[in-house]
Amino acid sequence: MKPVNKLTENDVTPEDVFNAQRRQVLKTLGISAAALSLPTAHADVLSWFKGNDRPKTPAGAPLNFTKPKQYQADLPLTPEDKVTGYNNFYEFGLDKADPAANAGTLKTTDWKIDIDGEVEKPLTLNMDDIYQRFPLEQRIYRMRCVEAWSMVVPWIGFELGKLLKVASPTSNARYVAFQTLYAPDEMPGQKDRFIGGGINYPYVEGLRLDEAMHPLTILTTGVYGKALPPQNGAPIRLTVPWKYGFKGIKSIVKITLMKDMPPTTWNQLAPNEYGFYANVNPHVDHPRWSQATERFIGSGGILDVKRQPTRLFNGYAGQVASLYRGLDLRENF
Ligand SMILES: Nc1nc2c(c(=O)[nH]1)N[C@H]1C(S)=C(S)[C@@H](COP(=O)(O)O)O[C@H]1N2
Ligand SMILES: [Mo]
Repeated sequence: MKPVNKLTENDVTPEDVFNAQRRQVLKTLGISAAALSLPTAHADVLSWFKGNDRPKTPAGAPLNFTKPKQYQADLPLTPEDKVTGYNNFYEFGLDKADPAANAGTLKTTDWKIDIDGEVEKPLTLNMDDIYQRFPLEQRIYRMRCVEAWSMVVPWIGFELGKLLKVASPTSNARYVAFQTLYAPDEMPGQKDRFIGGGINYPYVEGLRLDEAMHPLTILTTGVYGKALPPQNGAPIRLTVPWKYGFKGIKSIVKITLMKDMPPTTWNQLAPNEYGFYANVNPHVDHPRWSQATERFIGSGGILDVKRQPTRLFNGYAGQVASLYRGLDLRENF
């Protein structure tokens, strides 16, 4: 552990680089230096958004779930306060602490998900339907953000493939597209390009159908034994443990089976930096930082930086490498 005043250039994390890039993106969007110092133009949204009347993020209700042995990895867990306090959810702001502070405005009651597109049986499910039809399991998964930090998280969810089978994909279905809720009145980042990082909302993601049907791919409704808090993507989000975290789209309202590869949010924003596949790969660097190692967020303090090697497919190569046989992983990053 190093005192703050002894930090060297080597301690600058890819996140610092990432934050510098965000400022660059905002500049490119024509958001001026004046706007960056947060004056009048954004004062309205910000005061509403940071106000004292802001609802507190609710504690999740306890869930019923099993713990299948094969998914209870014997790894040191990232503590709950970090899993629920250090987040990326740009709809609520760009800083890691913003989602936990601000996502209380997200309304998660009366939630519905549509499953449509290339399916024999399109359907709409509410959360009660989901809990009745799909028994929950705890899965301890590694999670690797493209910004080169990582966690180990006890998620609670069920296999996405089980839900897709109910809808019965047609023979045309080759991809699955996902969409986050679009509700600017609940999500300040959707109302204001500065707060939302210049993303065109709603946030969208996608998988190949075989990736979506893989048993490791889950829809997640809880973490640490309780229903997801809003900052983690309540009431239901995607978890694909061998891919970079941005594939794990939050607060999903729509799942559409498709013939063609769907557009994805980060790929559209910076196609040379974020691919459709986004498989964790220590040999394919981000254009502006190495992906060879990662900062594990464990029980230590914020400056207690523990770097560890990043693993191909985030350690899940044994289960998923066969999905990519014959595919050039450098080209299809
Ligand atoms: N809708 C939406 N989903 C999102 C994001 C986002 O900004 N908006 N961020 C992604 C990124 S970059 C990561 S690393 C994970 C973070 O999930 P966590 O906060 O639960 O750890 O959510 C992903 N899903
Ligand atoms: Mo991420």
